[in-house]
Amino acid sequence: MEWINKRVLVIGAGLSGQAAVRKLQRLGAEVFLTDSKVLELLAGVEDLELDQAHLLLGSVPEFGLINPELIVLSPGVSPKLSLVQIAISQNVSVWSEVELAMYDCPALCVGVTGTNGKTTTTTLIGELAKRTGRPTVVAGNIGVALSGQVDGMGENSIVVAELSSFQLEFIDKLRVHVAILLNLTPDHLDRHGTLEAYLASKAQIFKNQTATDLAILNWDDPLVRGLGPQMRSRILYFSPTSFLQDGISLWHDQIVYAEKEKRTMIPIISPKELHLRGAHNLENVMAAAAAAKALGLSWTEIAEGLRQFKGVEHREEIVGTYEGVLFVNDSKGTNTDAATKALLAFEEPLVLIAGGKNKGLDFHDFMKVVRVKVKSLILLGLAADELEQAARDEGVQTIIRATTFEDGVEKAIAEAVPGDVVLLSPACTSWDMFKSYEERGELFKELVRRHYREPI
Ligand code: UMA
Repeated sequence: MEWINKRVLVIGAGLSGQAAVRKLQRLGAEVFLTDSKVLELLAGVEDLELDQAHLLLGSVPEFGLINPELIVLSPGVSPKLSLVQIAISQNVSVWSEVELAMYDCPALCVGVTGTNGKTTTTTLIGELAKRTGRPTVVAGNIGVALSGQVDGMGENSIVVAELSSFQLEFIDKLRVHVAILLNLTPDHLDRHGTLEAYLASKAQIFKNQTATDLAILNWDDPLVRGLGPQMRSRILYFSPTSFLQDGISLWHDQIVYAEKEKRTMIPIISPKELHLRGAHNLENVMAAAAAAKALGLSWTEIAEGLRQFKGVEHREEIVGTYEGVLFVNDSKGTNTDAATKALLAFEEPLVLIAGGKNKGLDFHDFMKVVRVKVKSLILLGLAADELEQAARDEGVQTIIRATTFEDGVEKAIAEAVPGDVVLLSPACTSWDMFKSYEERGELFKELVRRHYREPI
């Protein structure tokens, strides 16, 4: 593609937009950047080399004012935006930022999509990929835009990309050599409209695969499995619930790889050896193992990598065992769905610390799970009253109110006896007390370690 002086409009000046601008400028394009926010509200934009004429902030500019030859769309920007609609009607290409990032990158691309588990799976594959000794980059929806990260990568390199439905919606030639679709449940329907449209966006991950590529699909998810017959690539299924004669699944207490034609069944690892807990994490582990095999690792190397993987920070993160009590930081559990998954991941009696700022969710269904799984519920933050009411409605027995976050952690420690798990999984955002869930999770870990006098 000829880039010199090509007029390109980047929409959205967040992480993706800024990374896209830098890449396009390196390519020699004439770049325009627009955002509905004004400059004062946009961190980092002042560091871009864009003059007034190319920085169109605070409102949507006229299409005709720019006449772009290409639009690069940030994932959070809806394609319903007039600029995008006009571009489509005039046959002007619209690319998502990941298309731009990868269009000239010769590296092998491993892509992970799905409704849940993307970040854990992407991180785990990244760790396994590094074991190949090949240069590896992990980026995408995980919080680091792909553009800029993959520059200079060669054919021997590996890009492990977390890809959201938003990013996949506008890909053109992006080829994902090893593509994973973990699962699909209703999400982002405000953007996609229907579950079918959401699935169609996710399925774009397979769009440019060839016969030599690999699609890794969840056998247990009917919508995902249903895509199998349409695949041009090889397929490897995984199933955390039933034994598969071809694929990765469970056989008694082992994760195994089976191949019917070769009449082989290779035990990989027992779930008991993993730090990751819960059925949902078996999906992530199986998919990651399948991808790692495609990257050329042996099952023994994969098992070693799986054994060592401690999870993603702030997501069911093991802080440590102190005086027989296991402490788990799930500060990223900012909604009831995520917090429910965390509760279901543990067999042990739980002391749960919950509360913060409610995102407008109803807590009753969550409290039904709390009643069964939690021996003591510690409540704090702005949503404490609402949580307590729902807990009482659902018959939760032991409810303890904390005045501060510190008080909540101390009360949880006081409630726990050896063999228990103290879990921070708030089902709420942190914004009433903290800047971010990361800050909340860090403080949790620090308070636990300080209590047990471990050097911080
Ligand atoms: N904006 C407009 N007009 C609009 C909408 C947005 O101008 O109509 C502007 C906003 O004012 C803002 C900018 O667009 O300044 C933000 O763009 P963005 O929302 O695409 O955010 P980025 O900072 O570029 O981050 C994106 C992903 N965000 C979303 O998809 C919402 C990040 O995923 C991703 O890590 C990052 O690119 C790098 O690849 C976050 C996310 O929440 C973690 N993803 C969703 C999820 O996981 O559920 C999909």
